[in-house]
Amino acid sequence: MSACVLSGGTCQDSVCRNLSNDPLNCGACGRACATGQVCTTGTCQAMTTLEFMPFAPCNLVTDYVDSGTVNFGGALGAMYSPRCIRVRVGTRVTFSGAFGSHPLRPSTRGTSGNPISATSTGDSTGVIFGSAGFFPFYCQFHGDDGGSGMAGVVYVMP
Ligand SMILES: [Cu+2]
Repeated sequence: MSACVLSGGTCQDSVCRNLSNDPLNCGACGRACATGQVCTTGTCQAMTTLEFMPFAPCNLVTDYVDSGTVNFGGALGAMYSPRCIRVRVGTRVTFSGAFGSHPLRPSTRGTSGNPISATSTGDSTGVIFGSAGFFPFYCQFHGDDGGSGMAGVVYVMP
């Protein structure tokens, strides 16, 4: 029997297993996810978090840009750029701009467990998105919780 080390795990068979995303060996050899679940960073998660859901102002999957940075304010004015971003689970997203002029707020809409913290000072913050889903945000001064005005969404893929 050969063992293969991938993503910090070993399985005692002849096939390499990536324990971080193998639904039959999720986080440990032989630990299978239930039907309808996916394996994300070694944890079984509900498949429903993968399905696209529209949240204003990002209503189309084509609205999203693969980016780990959201800029705002300054020459951009009262807007986020890009305002609809798509990342993988575990990505650290940087919000860059003057929070004093554009206080960042997590929206109550979207997937539960939004990791974005209300931020009103400084000019850069990093947010690690540890689970899949849709996490809207907005500017307290120029947007609202419903996604109007200065608002955006982080789409986190497993
Ligand atoms: Cu603003």
